[in-house]
Amino acid sequence: AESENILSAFKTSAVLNDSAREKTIFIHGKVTDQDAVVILEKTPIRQDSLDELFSGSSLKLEMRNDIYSTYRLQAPPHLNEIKTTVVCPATEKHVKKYQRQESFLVEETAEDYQSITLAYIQKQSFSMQWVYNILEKKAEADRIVYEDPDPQVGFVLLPDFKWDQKQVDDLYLLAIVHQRNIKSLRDLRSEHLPLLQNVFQKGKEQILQHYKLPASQLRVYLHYQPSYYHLHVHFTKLGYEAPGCGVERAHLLTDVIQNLQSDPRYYETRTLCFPLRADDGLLGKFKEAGKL
Ligand code: M7G
Repeated sequence: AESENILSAFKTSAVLNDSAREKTIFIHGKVTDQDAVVILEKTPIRQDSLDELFSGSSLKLEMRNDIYSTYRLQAPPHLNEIKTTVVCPATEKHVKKYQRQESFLVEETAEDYQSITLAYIQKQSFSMQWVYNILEKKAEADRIVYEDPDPQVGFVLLPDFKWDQKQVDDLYLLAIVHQRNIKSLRDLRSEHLPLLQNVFQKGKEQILQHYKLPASQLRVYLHYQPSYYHLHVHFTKLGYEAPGCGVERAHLLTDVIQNLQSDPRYYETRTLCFPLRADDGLLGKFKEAGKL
């Protein structure tokens, strides 16, 4: 809705990451004197726009050879938009999050969690203001797809900001729970089963209602470690490789529920594996403790 162009003042200082295949570029720079991260992403071609694309575009022939020909197609502007995400002011941690880097797999025992991870995340993690803004309807209120307001088992379901909602091929929603004291998968106990089952059931129902996608087309999971330590569940379309969604970080909600059913202290006691990026401070802590 806002029309002011924050990017007209953007000065690029470095390309953090880019991918020709994913058609994305992550840029670090400054807006006036504030650090900013800008993510540009070309959006998928929508099936329902094909007629308009073919009739409303200009076509320039590049080459023709036998039965083969290639063209440059100039699409009408509204079918050729670039999804843009701006983080400003960005912290150093944001810049690092988007920088291309090697990862290392950490095996975190229950003791490691208590002695290394917990202290680190309590001091060093991203602000959760955006999460509280959503729960309190101070931001993105008009984007909420569904809310169960119950303080114990309730949650807000809304589009992840990685999804522009133009097509369901890259559907990506988040369920953010109302309970504020559950930092991550590690904190889950059998007492949270009603909450998890509620998110799973109602999340699937709502997505079927709103987007006509059945549960068999959904990947429903949590990340460990997450970036934001307030419990949230990811719902993506099966087959869509969401950026940053490596197998090592994802825990399917259906497995999480079953693990807690068979052992109420499963996530309190197990060793959990996850990747950390080379310059992640938490990786440094594991190294200092001689764990890597
Ligand atoms: P995560 O598993 O904590 O970390 O997921 P990840 O980002 O490393 O995967 C947090 C999810 O919240 C991600 O999928 C983000 O794209 C999404 N997200 C982050 N922010 C800051 C926002 C926001 O302001 N609004 C919405 N709707 N989604 C966000």
